[in-house]
Amino acid sequence: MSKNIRTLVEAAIFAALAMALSFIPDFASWFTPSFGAVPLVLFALRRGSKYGLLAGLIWGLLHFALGKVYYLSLSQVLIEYVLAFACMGLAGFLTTPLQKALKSDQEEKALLFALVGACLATITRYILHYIAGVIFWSSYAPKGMSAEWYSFTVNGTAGILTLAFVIISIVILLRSQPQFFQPNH
Ligand code: 218
Repeated sequence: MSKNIRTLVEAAIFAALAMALSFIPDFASWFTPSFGAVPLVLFALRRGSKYGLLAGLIWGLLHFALGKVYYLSLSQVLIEYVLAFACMGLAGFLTTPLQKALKSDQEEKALLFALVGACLATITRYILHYIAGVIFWSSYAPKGMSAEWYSFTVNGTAGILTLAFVIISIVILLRSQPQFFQPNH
């Protein structure tokens, strides 16, 4: 199988895995972390930004196919389900330095690059949810609370929890299976 086809199949598999994890119920309302971010960021770090952004886009679009979209308006949905999910692939911008560091056995440096990628992707995504929260979700704020502070507490909590799960998964996988980040096909 050509490398391109193989990587596209991987992108589809990881996007599907992320979507399956999106079915974990919102047990803490909008404060609930996005567990699907774990496979998506790991995949983006493995294959780079082009395939990572594609996998993120597929993950976002799968919400439409499976009826998991919270729709307030067209621009809200484009920001939160197309742009925000695609942004998870931004981690792939750190793939080249990550793989260089692994090749020269610089494990701490490799970990640092992977974590920068994870932060870049997760923070960018939740900044978009924060902005959408201020513009579109302000009517859900408790009485007397500003839209900015409401969106910051909700999306800040979800973003930090999501980042925590992603960071833990990167530390474990980079220590136990560094070859995951150095695919040879
Ligand atoms: C204050 C607030 N509430 C709800 C949302 C909507 N939101 C938040 C996080 C993640 C997602 C994508 C689906 O998991 C959505 C739609 C918001 N932005 N702000």
